Amino acid sequence: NLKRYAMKDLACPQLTDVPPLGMDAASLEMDIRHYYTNNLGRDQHCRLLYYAYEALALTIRDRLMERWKNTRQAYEDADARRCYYLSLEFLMGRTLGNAVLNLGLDEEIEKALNNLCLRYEDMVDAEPDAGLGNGGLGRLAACFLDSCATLQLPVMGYGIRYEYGMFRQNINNGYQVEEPDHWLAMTNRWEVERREYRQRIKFGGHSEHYYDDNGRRRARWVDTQDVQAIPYDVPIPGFNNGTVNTLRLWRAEATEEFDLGEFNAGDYAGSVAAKNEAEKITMVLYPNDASENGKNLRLGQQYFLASASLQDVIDRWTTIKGKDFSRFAELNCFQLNDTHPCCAVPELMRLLLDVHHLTWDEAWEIVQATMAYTNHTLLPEALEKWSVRMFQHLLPRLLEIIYEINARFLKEVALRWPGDLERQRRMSLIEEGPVPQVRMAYLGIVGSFSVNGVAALHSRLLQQGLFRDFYEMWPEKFNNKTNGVTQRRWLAYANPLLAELISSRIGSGWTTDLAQLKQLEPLAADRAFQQQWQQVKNANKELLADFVADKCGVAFPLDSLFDVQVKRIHEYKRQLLNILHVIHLYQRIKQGDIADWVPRAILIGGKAAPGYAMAKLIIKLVNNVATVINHDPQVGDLLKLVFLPNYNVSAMEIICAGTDLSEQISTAGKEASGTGNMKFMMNGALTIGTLDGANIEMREEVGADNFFLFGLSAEEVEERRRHYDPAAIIAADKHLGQVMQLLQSAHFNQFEPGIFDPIIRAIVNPDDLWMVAADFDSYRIAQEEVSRAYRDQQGWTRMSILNSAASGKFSTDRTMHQYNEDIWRLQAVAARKVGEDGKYI
Ligand code: T68
Repeated sequence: NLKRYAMKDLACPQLTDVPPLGMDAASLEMDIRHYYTNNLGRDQHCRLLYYAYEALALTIRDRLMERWKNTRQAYEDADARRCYYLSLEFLMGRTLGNAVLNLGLDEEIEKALNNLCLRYEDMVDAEPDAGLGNGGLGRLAACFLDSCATLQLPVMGYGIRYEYGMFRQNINNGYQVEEPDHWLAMTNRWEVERREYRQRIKFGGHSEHYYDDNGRRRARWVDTQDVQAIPYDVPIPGFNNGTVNTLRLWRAEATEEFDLGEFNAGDYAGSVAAKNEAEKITMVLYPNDASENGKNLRLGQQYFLASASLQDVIDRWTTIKGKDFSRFAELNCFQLNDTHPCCAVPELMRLLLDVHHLTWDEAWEIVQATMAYTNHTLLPEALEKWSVRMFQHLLPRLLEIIYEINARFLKEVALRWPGDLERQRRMSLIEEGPVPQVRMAYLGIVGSFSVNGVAALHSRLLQQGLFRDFYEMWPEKFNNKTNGVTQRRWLAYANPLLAELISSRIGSGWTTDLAQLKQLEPLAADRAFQQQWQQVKNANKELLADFVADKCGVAFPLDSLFDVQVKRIHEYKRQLLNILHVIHLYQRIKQGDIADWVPRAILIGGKAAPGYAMAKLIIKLVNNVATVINHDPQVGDLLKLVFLPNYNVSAMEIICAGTDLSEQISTAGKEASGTGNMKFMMNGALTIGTLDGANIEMREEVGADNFFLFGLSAEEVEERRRHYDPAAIIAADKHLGQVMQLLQSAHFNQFEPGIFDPIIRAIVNPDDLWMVAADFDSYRIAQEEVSRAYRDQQGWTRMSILNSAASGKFSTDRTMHQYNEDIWRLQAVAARKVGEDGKYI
């Protein structure tokens, strides 16, 4: 019981009065030695490089810690309005290199490590990725935090500390094999456990209505099985500004009752088993990037995050402000990262009603003024729904509140559109039918003051399609916030050679103001600059080729065009279209059609959801085609294809710098935004892509001449759907016909008859939602255009520079600025400067 250790006086300033730490190589070196020897207890015989990394991590962490304390103090002093970013996923990747960059310690660390005969790259490589996300949505959250800290916005992330992150992907005989990712096997030095802020989360039981002493009718949630939420804080450093924000991740732990065996007296084993049940909640990240409906545990995770985070915010509020909630909405807001944390809407109602005894109207006003919801998908099947039965069983009090929200909401609808029962049925938070369901997206919309999409097209399509009824009712709620990525990680850190070259010409202001890359535009035609740009690209291609050789055992010829598609494997992203084109190139080589040939090295990488059979089969196809191509002496260096196993954040840090061509080829109207596309663009890759997601805005920025466009538009896709005849397309297209024939002939699966039949059937199916056949010819022609452009190396380099120069819009600094202007309305709070030298400590 932690109460036993409680301090008498809450404040003990002496304990936190420490002098600033040295930022020079000598101090750093001394600390590394100290941690290695005195703290970690290692000696010269230790053979694990990991412990040297740990000593370095502890050294860096100390420097973060003092800035962290100051930042918290500055926010508290300013009594500033705050925002909380609620997300089931934060795909942070590695921390060390980013922390070193943001603290401005690169050079001093290099020096210190040199003296210790350690290599910085080895230290960086020793750290496991924090893979607490599936893909774009999780990585976006991580980039947002980086930008908020850099903009000095009082934004805090709330998420889950999964014991196992995104699975490790192995390839066995061409098939994906999943392995658990026990990323916490070694001590994670970047987190601070803070048991003093633990919370209690209710599950199960039932709700009970009663009258309080004043005769008011109230509800309480009783006979629950409670779980504790233990926070782990992760520091989020801003770029050279003294700010360190917080990402608070929750871990589930059995309550003390479990430990005492109160419920299971005499049954020790049973009691320990029950403990496991509670701790399961944060055991593993669901590896499904589209939807995972119907899983009890997943809803449990969502509620666990929402409840722990809201209670934490409210505790901080009542500690400082007392019981008066009248200014709560003025000083707090919550951004909901997709529907996953949308339990926050009814949960905040519950806390305000049942625990803090506000009236319904007071509570609802606060909810509607503090919640904002971001949508990340246009796929209707990805919109989350939870069966009413499951809700009833797991979160009975929440369901009751949802019903009440719905009743009041439908009354509003009825008032606005009298007699339109069909509309009420469509808009209801509860989908009726044999299995009634709670529609989480609608809960998000009804409970929020802001609803945004993540690219211009996506936001428009939401208003016209999925959320049309709601847009008609509340047009003012809807807005767009085009995604971005942080240039600190994705250019400054991932591509130091290019960063250096850019800074040598236009200064380093772009690290916090990416629009400054525009200044590169006039240099695009400068012969000397082009040569330097090309040298950097070649050096990065060499690094990428080494990586590929190491992971796949295939040599990428350096003079070939490096053509890359890395992202989750999904039919709508159309890795299949890419493979069909590769097969087409292979056939051209076999037919001797190789005049003016531009050698290509194609890399495809990404994970398939473990239950997504078609996606897994696509991986197998890539591997089989790769085996045939890479072993054919007639093909030689003209064409290479690899499937890169276990694509993750750290892999992308190597890949994006060495890529010539970025594949963004989703069926138009399906990819909400895409963010990989932006990382590639920043690093000077050219894009081949459809008019989908943020591609449209990228093309607008760089100009149509510097973008390889193909395919149907979103409107044309919808139009075509009604009379789609892939068999006729294949019959009329000589090239696609040959590709399909080769596939059908089992050329790539000679000893595995029939395994690719589902893929063939999908392509020729008139119901193929992804319209692979429809876009093939246009894709093939655009790819010829790419090859032609690449033959002119000078012209290609010019376009490469122009792409980088035009990528300014796609910084999350811009995105966060817009969220703040339109939704959050926070004031930036500067961290304290100390020392005569004016340095931030
Ligand atoms: C992605 N969504 C979008 N979802 O697909 C992408 N989903 O276009 C966009 O750029 C990105 O979000 C950022 O806005 C996802 O990544 C998921 O990962 C996911 C996870 C669980 C459940 C549903």
